[in-house]
Amino acid sequence: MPPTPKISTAREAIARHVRGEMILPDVLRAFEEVGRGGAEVKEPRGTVVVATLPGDVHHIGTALLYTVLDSAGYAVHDLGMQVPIQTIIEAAARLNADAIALSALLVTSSRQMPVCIQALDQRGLQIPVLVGGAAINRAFGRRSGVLPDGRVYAAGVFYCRDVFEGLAALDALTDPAQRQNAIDEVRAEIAAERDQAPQSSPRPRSAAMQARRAVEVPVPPYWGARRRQVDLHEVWQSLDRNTLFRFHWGGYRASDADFPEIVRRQFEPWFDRLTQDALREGWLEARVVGGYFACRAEGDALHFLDADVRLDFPRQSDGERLCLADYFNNTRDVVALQAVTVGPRPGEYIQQLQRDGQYVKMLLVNGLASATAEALADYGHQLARRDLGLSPERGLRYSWGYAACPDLADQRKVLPLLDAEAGIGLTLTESDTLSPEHSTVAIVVHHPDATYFAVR
Ligand code: B12
Repeated sequence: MPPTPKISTAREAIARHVRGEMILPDVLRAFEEVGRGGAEVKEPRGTVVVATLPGDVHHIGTALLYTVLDSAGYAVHDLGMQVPIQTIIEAAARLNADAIALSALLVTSSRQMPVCIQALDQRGLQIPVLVGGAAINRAFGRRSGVLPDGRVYAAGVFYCRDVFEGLAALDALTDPAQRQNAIDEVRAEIAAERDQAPQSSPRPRSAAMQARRAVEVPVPPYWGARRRQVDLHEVWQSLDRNTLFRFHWGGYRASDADFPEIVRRQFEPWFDRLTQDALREGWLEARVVGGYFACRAEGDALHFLDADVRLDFPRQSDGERLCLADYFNNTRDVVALQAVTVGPRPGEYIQQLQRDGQYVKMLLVNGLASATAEALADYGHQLARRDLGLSPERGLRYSWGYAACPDLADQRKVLPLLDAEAGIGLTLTESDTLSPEHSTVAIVVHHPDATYFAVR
């Protein structure tokens, strides 16, 4: 990657990033230096309302969206998180917005996207809707544009893989010469998706293909839940730096040839400074609770013997017909549960940094908090393996919301078992989102045959 020349407009930085000539932190640094729009922007190019729907408490997706669109010269009205649909619609109508931009990190909030589009249609509003975020894909975006009576939403629904795709869509929508064409194109894609959608048929219930082999049941050192003492230094030693640097810190567009130098010059020094700052200021914590519970498999469910709790898991309808319950015996087995969080302060800090226009630090703090939460989860899993006398590779950890246990609402049964609110301050919102934001909950399976699988 050639050294970045002096950038005079935000648009120039964005164009260089899209061409793979600049990593994301350098783009954000350019935004900080040139200010909104840089030299080129006098009047806002258009107006956009940004919101996260009820069911989500994540900051970074919309924070980046806000930052890029604002810096590119749009008047961006960020309504924040967990915004009721009526509030979004009223704000967009009042501001005569060129578009509404909705973000979803979790499926719980993505389900609200079509509801919002239907409400816009019912109000007779024709405001294009941009949708994005980790929980959705292009097909979902297109399906959101199909109204219950089969019509396609008149103003179009634009799925955006990242903020830069969102910026391109907005640029087209605010250019009178391109606007209608952009809407017609996206509506045609939505109609095509509608016309080829297969009719869904009820999934047949199927039995397990084969029983798992019987294994000796490990004996835990204690029963029930306990808060574990964890040292952040130790956790950071096993943190996946490649994922932190490439994914969370936006080094993904750097070539393999340039990457090592960027790591040495920028990412490693940032890592050292930020981890020291986090320890000194105390904005990252290592809160871990883990517990061991007697259980047995009952069909597709796991029954907790001492708590009268049942967790139901879906079974694959074909192939190996896997189901998590199959990894436990049907007499008396042991299951580990764990919950981890880095505490509430990173979420607050990220919002503060966004307000202060410190975009690079905002990206770095979020990335470190996310990667630390992931590393903490891994650390908790290793503790469980050690406690149960398992080898470092034996068994697997599954989090709710992933393919083998997709139902986030089941965490409502798991958190009380772990006494997670009292132990580490972890709660679930009404829409099954974990609060604080940078937290995870998982079930740890000790069976050596455990594998990751998807249930469709
Ligand atoms: C890092 C991560 C975490 C971190 C941090 C999460 C956080 N709060 O930031 C931790 C480890 C804490 C975590 C926890 C969980 N996670 Co998680 N996580 C991820 C991961 C790997 C990356 C998310 C991320 O930070 N992306 C970076 C940001 C910048 O991306 P983004 O938000 O998508 O936004 C970008 C674009 O999408 C775009 N964009 C976003 N919105 C919009 C809107 C518009 C209009 C436009 C134009 C663009 C746009 O702009 C951004 C920059 O380009 C994703 C998988 C993935 N690869 O995306 C899973 C993922 C989001 N997690 C998932 C799950 C299930 C969870 C947990 C529920 C697991 C659990 N049971 O513990 C918890 C929930 C936490 C909570 N608070 O409720 C699922 C969610 C799906 C679902 N079932 O709901 C995902 C999708 C993984 C998967 N494949 O299933 N997670």
